[in-house]
Amino acid sequence: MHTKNPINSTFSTKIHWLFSTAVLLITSAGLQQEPAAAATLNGGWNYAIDSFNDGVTGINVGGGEFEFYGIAIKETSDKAYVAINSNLSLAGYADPWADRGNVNYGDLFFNFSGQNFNTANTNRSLFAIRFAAGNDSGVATTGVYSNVAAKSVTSTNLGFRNLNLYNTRVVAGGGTPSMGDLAADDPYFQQTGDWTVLNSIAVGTKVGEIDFLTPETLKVMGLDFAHFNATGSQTIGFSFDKSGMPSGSYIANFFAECANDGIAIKGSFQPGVDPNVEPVPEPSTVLGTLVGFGVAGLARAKRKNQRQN
Ligand SMILES: [Ca+2]
Ligand SMILES: [Ca+2]
Ligand SMILES: [Ca+2]
Repeated sequence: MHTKNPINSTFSTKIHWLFSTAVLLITSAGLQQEPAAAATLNGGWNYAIDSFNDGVTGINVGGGEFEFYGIAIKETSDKAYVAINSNLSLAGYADPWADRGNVNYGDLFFNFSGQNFNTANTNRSLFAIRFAAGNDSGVATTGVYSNVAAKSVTSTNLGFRNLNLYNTRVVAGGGTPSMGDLAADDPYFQQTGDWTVLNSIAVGTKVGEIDFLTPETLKVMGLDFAHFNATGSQTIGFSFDKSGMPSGSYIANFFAECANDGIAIKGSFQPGVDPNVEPVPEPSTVLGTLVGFGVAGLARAKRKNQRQN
């Protein structure tokens, strides 16, 4: 017959409590870390790294003129900074058959609504930035726009009719389609239909300007696409005042005007808070405290157990 030793039982209860408390605290520390862990952070920038072989250039898939490698976004208390690494220059890919004589970047959309792209578009809750002065945007100048309605310009830029056709083309060419922080076929974007890749501003209300940043300035700011092996020939960067946009979580994205590549990034803006000035405690510090607590508690329980024996 098994009889329980009450002293050992108390000891094991204490040990159990100690470890379950430690596990609970470690787990909750882990959960608190989760938003940061979900984003790809490096040097104060939030990165979305795209597939390196899902750019379509003519009959070729991967690594050509339309290959997008990544986008990164950084914020301070009042400014947001955007950097793009890609093979497509800001002048676009010259093509006499394309609208305005080039296939350029579409516009960069920001969606804070929590709704999918088409719903946010229907509700006119999208924000967008025109950063390519030579593209086919429906607004007159580069800058930040609110109350945006999006349009597709793929049909006038020798582009794809829909994302499903683009994804199929990439796979057939041996590439791996991706939308950066979203899967290539994520229902956030309409996948099928005729000319459904909404990649350009149709109309919007201008709320601010953008200021371009040189690759050298971006480097000083800690931008390092090479850390993620993103080695596109072009690094484009600009800043804008956050006052033109809401705070909170967003999905931002842009496509080429032909939808030959595209990328989305998940992030958030905080109003009036500079995350670089108020760093969160290092997880190693939290863990170190917990380990110290666990060892001290264990030693106390052992001493008590020895006394009781
Ligand atoms: Ca790509
Ligand atoms: Ca064009
Ligand atoms: Ca892509």
